[in-house]
Amino acid sequence: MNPANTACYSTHGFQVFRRVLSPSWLHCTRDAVASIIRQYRTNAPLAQRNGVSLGEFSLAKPERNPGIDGSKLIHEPYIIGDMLTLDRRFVSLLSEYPLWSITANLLETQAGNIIFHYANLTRKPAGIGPAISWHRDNENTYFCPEGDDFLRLLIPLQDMSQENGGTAVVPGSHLDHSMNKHTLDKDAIAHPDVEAGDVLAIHPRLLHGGNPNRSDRERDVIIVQFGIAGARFRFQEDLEMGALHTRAHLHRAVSQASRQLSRFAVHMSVHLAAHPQTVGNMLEHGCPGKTHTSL
Ligand SMILES: O=C(O)CCC(=O)C(=O)O
Repeated sequence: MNPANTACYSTHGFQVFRRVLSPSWLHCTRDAVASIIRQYRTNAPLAQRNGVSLGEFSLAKPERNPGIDGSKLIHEPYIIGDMLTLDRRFVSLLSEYPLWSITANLLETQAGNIIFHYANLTRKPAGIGPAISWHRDNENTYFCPEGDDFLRLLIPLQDMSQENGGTAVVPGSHLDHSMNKHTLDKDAIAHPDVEAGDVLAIHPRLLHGGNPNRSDRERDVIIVQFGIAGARFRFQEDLEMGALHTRAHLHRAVSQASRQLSRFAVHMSVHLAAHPQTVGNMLEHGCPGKTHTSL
């Protein structure tokens, strides 16, 4: 029996919650994920703007994806963010009450005090998925509250284990900040077995990472960061669709934001028809992008 499978959040800094999500939730989420992967592969601008290419990543950090030729994988997504903008089905999918109640229990508050920070898809495709380096989420410099009042839920869409690059953790490292990610003892590392439908909760101070996926099994994980309403932020990049909203307000916030986005699109097409030189400026200077990742 793998002891990581029965770890407890407060003592070990992570916990697997079993059979939280139904087969129909998984079915619908896999469909929505296939749609955003397709958007990325076909160069849809919003998917590109919020994504990281597996090929570019592998070329920039070959040590993280040894033996893989990044130049052949430029159109393959590694990470895709701002999922609620790319496919509205994620609004309902991520509103699934157990995700918010697990978070509320672990952060010792009411579900109504929990807010969504952001979500992304992190992929380790079969045979070519990269390693994720050791890190603590409370050290990120893009979306991080001042205190520990937040966490990440990792939701695999296929069973994940050590074999297919499943998330690796150092149990108890959330309580021992002196543990050094560069000198980790192999025996200190654990790999929980997380099945599709289970949810892995990660404490913001827990050291975690993961091996490349060289198996013949896919490994797609949805990562959602939640926090407590009212917390002050050390770092806060551009807010993605739905950010900082409670579950009760997520649908309304996303409908309002999409109405604004369509008004903006109409305004821009009228403006660009009258001032075509703006297109040149946009192409030259680019639009601000974000990737929400230190992975
Ligand atoms: O995808 C994984 O296995 C880990 C993702 C992760 O480390 C993170 O989001 O902080």
